[in-house]
This record gives sequence, C-alpha cells and structure tokens, in this order.
Amino acid sequence: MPTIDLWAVDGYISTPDGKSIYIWGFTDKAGGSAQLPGPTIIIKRQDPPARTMVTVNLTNSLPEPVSILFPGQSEVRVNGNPVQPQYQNGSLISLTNHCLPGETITYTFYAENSGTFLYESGTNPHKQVPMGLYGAIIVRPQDYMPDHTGYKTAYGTGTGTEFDREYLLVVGEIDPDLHQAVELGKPYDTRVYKPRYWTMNGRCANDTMLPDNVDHLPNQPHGAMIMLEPGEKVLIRYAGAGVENHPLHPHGNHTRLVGMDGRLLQNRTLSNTTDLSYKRFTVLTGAGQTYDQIYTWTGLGFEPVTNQIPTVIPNLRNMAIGHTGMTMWSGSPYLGVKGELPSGMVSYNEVGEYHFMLHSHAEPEITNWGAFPGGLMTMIAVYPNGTLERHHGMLPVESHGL
Ligand SMILES: [Cu+2]
Repeated sequence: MPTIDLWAVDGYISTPDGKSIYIWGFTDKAGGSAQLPGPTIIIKRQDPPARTMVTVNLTNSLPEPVSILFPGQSEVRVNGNPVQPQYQNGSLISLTNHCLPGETITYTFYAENSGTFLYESGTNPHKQVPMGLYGAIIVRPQDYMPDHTGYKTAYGTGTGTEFDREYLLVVGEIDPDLHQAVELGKPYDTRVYKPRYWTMNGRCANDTMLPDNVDHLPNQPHGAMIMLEPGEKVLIRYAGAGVENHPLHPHGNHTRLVGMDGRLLQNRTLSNTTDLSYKRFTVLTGAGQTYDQIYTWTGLGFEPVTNQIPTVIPNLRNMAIGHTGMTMWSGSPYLGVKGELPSGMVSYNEVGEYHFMLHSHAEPEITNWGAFPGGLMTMIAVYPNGTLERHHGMLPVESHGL
C-alpha cells in the first residue's frame, strides 16, 4: 500500500522578474523546503476486490495548525477515525482534522476512482491554500500498462482515454501582499486578495517553459512545456489549485474533455455506453476542480510530404520572446524544415518544430506584476515525427514506493 510522508514547511520561490517570494507548502523530503506545488502523488489502483489504501503521514513544521483535505477520495480517516470538521468555541476552524505545530498525524483513504485530484489544506484555506499548501494526486486505473497498446489510459482500457503522452498543469495565484504579511507575521485581510502572479506547476511564464529540475528553481521542480508529435494523443490534466477560476486554452486545436474531478465523462448501463466527452476551445478551470483532456495536433491534415502547411511568416516582433533574441520560430513555414533566421536571432528551435501558446484567456493573468509575457502561459511544441524522445511526457507509473 502506498505510504507518503509529507512535511508542511516554509520556503521561497522565484519569479521571472527576479523576485523571491515566501511560501508555505509541502515537501516529501525530511529537512526539505516547501515545494510548489506539493509533491505529485501518483497511485496505481489494485485489482478489485482488493482496495487501494493510501497512507499520508503529515508532520507540521509551520507555526499554526495545518491539515490536508482529499476531495474525491473515499473513507478519509485520521489516526484511524473518520475525519471531521473542527470547531472552537462554536466557530469552524478547520474543514478537517488538523495537525498542531510539531505534531505528526496519519491520514488514510481509499483511491476508488481513477483520474486527477487535488490535495490541499482545509485549515484557514483562504490563507493556507494560496500560500502554497496544495498538490495533485493522479490515480491510475488498475490495468494501466504504459508499454501495452490500449492499456495506457487515464480511466482504464475500453474507456476511450488512451494517450501517448501526459502532462499535468497545476494552476494557482500569488498575492505578494499575503505572502509578505505571513513572512513578517503581520495581519492580512483575505477579502482584499489581489493576485499579481499566476503559476503553472508553481512557475510563472516564461519559467514554465524551462525543463524540470533546473538548478535555479529548486523549490519549483516541474516545468509546464507540452511536447508532442503530430497525431499523438496527449492527455493534459488541469488542476485548479488556487482560489480563483482560470480560462485556459491551447492554440492549434480544441481539447476533448474525457474526465472531470476524477470521474470519467461516460454513462454506462449493462447494455449501453453513452459518451459524454466534449470538445472545448477554452476550459474554465474552476478552483478546486480538475479536468482530464485529450489533445491532438494534426495541423488540419498535415502530412509531411503531400500536405505541407503554407504558413505565413509572422511579423518579426511576434517571432521573438524577451530581449535576448530567443525565438520560437524555425525560419521556415514547414514543420521539420529550418530556414533563414532574421539576423540577430539566436535559435532555440532544435529540429524545425512549431511552438505555440497554451494560456489563460483572462489576459491580466499572462503577466508578472503587470509585465507581459508571464503568468499562466506555456508553449506547446510540435516536433517532427520521430524526433521527440519517448520519455518526454511520461509521468511515472507510481510516485511513491509500495
Ligand atoms: Cu490564445
């Protein structure tokens, strides 16, 4: 049975405009700093009738009580008893049993449904969740086998949720005034919450496009760059970890929603299956909700020899990002072909791939404290067939030992 040790601790994250922001968060390393988002918990379900019990030991190293809610999971218990809201003098102080500073408590739950879930603090959540006490849980179907065709799925074989690659995007917001007040021990009125930064996997654009585990972002280990080849099915999991809603959309194609909040969008009777999946241009990613989507880029019938794509070369100012001369353009309108780059450009384009955006349609959210580009934005990179390594977009089968 999976057992995960989590510590609620503090730490700092970096923003692309050079700031360092104090956070509270989770780590799964003894003595570690807070990580944003918290460690991703990936579980593969047992074959029924066996049930998959997950144990989470929480140690609180923060100066106030902290807890973890597990929305969408079954029979959540704390130290063996069903979890309950906590009251003090008749007032609700926590949505679930909390852990006092210096203590360790043990939560258990059964992972009964495949899909994408959140875990987040249920204590003073308007403060603790935006401070960073959140993370994602991925539950894999019991027949998940990444090396077997038809068994690499989000919800089980035969559910129409097969994928070739998968990416998790956990989105949140940061109001620096809240973080500074908590760091300095000063009061903060959550009613005036006003985010200035927006994060994808704990990073603001353009850091979202950097690889995983870059040295200068030690507490933000996960990138958000989506890489794929034409025609592949890409499972994109959105998790809304903040307290606001974010309208996210990729360029290049719609996504097909196949699951929400860890529930397959399908109705089944003994004799009949009704497909309830649907396509969306923009998915309003609600606070506390998750969305599993299949995305495929075909370039409107792209075929490398007989149907190349006559793209109009964009205006020069749209080809460069920032002041460093980085470009997301191969210099050629054809996938897999490199052309002439404008003088002064330094190409980061490796094999003539396409890059285009996935971003929030609430455009203030694609800035860092008012400066574009930033916030909830990343790139989708379409690599020519056969050029993208297989390990790109392969989350582990399980994240923590049995
Ligand atoms: Cu757009």
